[in-house]
Amino acid sequence: MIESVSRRKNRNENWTGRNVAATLLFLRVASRKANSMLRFYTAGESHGQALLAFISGLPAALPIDVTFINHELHRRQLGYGRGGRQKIEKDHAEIFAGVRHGKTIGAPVALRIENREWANWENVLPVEASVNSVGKERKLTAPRPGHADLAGSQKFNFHDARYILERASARETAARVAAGAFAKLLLRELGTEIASHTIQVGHFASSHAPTWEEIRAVSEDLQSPLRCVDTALQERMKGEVDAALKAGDTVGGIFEVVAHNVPVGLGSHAQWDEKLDGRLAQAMMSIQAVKAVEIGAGVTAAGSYGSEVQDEISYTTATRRFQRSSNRAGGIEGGITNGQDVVVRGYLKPISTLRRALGTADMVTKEPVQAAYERSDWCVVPAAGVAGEAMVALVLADAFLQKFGGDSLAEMRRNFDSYARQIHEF
Ligand code: EPS
Repeated sequence: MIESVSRRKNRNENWTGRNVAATLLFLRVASRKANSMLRFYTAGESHGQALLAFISGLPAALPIDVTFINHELHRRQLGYGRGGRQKIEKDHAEIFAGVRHGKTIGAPVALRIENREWANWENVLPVEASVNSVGKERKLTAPRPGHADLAGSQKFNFHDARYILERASARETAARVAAGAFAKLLLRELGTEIASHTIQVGHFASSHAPTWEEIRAVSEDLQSPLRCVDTALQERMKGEVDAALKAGDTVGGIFEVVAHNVPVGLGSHAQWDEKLDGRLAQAMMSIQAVKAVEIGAGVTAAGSYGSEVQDEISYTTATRRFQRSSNRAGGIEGGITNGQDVVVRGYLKPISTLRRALGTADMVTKEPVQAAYERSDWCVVPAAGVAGEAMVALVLADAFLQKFGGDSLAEMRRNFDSYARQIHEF
């Protein structure tokens, strides 16, 4: 009797052990599923030799247009309210790996964007300890409120924010934009396009909802100072930027990224980290100075009735398509794309380097001082929009790869076309 109980206990333990192992295996598989297919990293300091980007997971035989990548980098450098640094830099990507004869080869892509400023910083930030750099360190001990300066210095135990600000700098977004251009090239092959525009600068906000064509046109307009569709409003926004410059201050705003012609079914409702809106929010929030993210009409929806917020559904037999009467959901319901434009807004705080410096405490003396100021932008809303496009492109390209897979573009396209048939016949 005792024996049989203990045998049963052993059996139970075995079963429990097996269950735990099975659960762990399941979790490993499940987490692999949620893991990114498209991975990218950036490296580089704002005043170091270069910015670097590594992109892994692109299908083979994707045509790579280097002119397009450089065009994206150029767009990011534009905008009313940019400082002196943009006159120095002329960002372009040098590709070192993963692209041969104009196409990806299924291997990781590596690229480099030169910092022209490096010529002025070789002795300030040398790689090896050097006698040439003694006394030229340009230490920064007066942390800027709102910047990573103080929290980063405390965390990494530097009494000099230089190493922190060099990497926290929004110059890093150049590397993201180059990586995002690869993602855009993949999306374009499958019919999805991405653009951005400015909907608020400082206290001036647009209430007009532009069409996709208007957004795409202003997004591509290299002459548009703030990439706002409403040109009369844009003049007032420029006045706001001028006022900030005059006062030694900075202004923030809101940019909107729109992905057009997105298939139904990217992302999933089934697991928290598969929800596409969550993935987009994380990507967008990671852009320097973004402090809030909105999908569709998310912010106003919170203060409305349900009947005012949901997008009613209808069906057109001739085109065999479901339609929504509006797009307040921003193209995503339950974490899944619904075929409408994906609309994501980034809310940008005014950047934290102010010519009329704020009060702070010196990291070494602990005395009250004014925050450090070297040189800065005073409005970066349109540039942040281009960084936002890149991040949305990278998240969407990853979701495309998860859904349609394929080691080559041809295989991916077959999967995509067969799914498109399923949706058509639904
Ligand atoms: C930045 C400070 C400025 C910006 C920079 C971001 O650089 P600098 O200190 O060299 O004047 O111009 O942005 C870029 C260089 C860029 O290419 O976007 C910061 O502190 O975040």
